[in-house]
Amino acid sequence: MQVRTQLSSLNQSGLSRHDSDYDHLSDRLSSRGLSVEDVVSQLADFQVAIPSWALGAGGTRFGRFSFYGEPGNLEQKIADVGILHALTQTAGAVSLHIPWDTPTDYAAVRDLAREYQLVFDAINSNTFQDQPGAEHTYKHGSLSATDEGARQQAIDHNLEVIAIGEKLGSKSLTVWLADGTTFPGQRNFQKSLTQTEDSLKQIYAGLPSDWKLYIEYKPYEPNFYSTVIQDWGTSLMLANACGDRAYTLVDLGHHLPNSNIEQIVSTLMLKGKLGGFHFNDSKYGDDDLTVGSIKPYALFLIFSELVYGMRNNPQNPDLAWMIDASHNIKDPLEDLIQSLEAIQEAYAKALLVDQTKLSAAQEAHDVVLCQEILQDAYRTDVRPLVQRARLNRGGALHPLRAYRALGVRDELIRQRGKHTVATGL
Ligand code: LRH
Ligand code: MN
Ligand code: MN
Repeated sequence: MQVRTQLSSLNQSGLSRHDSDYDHLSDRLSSRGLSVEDVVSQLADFQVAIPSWALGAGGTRFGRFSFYGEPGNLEQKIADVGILHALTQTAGAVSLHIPWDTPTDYAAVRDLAREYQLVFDAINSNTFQDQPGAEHTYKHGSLSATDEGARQQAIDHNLEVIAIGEKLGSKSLTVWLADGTTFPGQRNFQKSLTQTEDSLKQIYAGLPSDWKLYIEYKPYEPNFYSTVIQDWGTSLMLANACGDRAYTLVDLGHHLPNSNIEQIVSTLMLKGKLGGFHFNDSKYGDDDLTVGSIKPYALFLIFSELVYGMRNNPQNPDLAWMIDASHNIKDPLEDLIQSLEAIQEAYAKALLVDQTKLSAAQEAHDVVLCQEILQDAYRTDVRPLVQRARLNRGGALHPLRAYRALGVRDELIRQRGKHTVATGL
């Protein structure tokens, strides 16, 4: 679908309203000494990877309800991300999952991504499912397995994923392990951790010198008694054991209720060890809901720490941003548009925080003023800034409205048919 060419006429009707909203906000912010152009250009530069598994209806273990016209292969997934990027100008990368997305024709896949102005971000391995014909089962663990065959198979799989990523231009591998136990006494904690560390070191040894390894943590699910890489501390410990190019990856849904994620982010950046970030939202656990749909203030506080870290922690590398959500009842593309919007808004608000004033208020122990400074930024309607960043790059003034006006889903159903199933979670 050629979305981009149709946008300028679609944008036309809202432009004068946008201009006056932008000028009004810009006046207010400039009078505070803020460079609005800088904020807009930082927003325009901010790109978030879309994981290939978020493009279909995810479902739950109780059922799955298709949204129709879902991408049935890698090429169609790339096309979907291309549509998202054309509309939002924020989704300039795609994150693949192997073996769900193993390409057959690499050159064609690379060309297709280039055509949509997409790059391949971190590539993900999968040792949480047995693949057809696999010699060893992961039923009792993968990188942590005591069964040497299963462990070696999992290590080899990760090395193969790196090789696939190299052919696509990825520069990082994300490892998320389901390894853990369901019942007390089932396995020896120390042995599991030792095996995992050893396996990760072997994978790290096979990492090209310009690649990074991201180690994702999660407290529970699918195992409900213990998980080997349960928290950021365990992930950081493993990253440190591997070496300089191994980092912790924070997924917003991978924490026990009420965890202070902004503090985790801050600590990791201080230590130069925050590598990647998976956005989603949740009410209870790893709900994988639309970003900003449940706890937008928490997202803003996290972004404030990310912005502080990006400004003050040169020891921390550029972050790999990704949406890790799953859509059960919404059109997945509409849901991703909403997530991208929420991310940009939270980032924009965080960029408005007056860090100098905040620091002075902190020194003076003026707790009330500290809160006022944060909330002044949070309460600002930053949508005109986000819109301007998008327009400057040739995107849609209102991506969701444009998506509907263009009848994208109907067109996809027409092209692909109703009963398609995307591979993924
Ligand atoms: C499981 C999970 C995790 C990974 C993805 C592949 O929780 O959602 O967040 O990134 O699967
Ligand atoms: Mn994740
Ligand atoms: Mn998850």
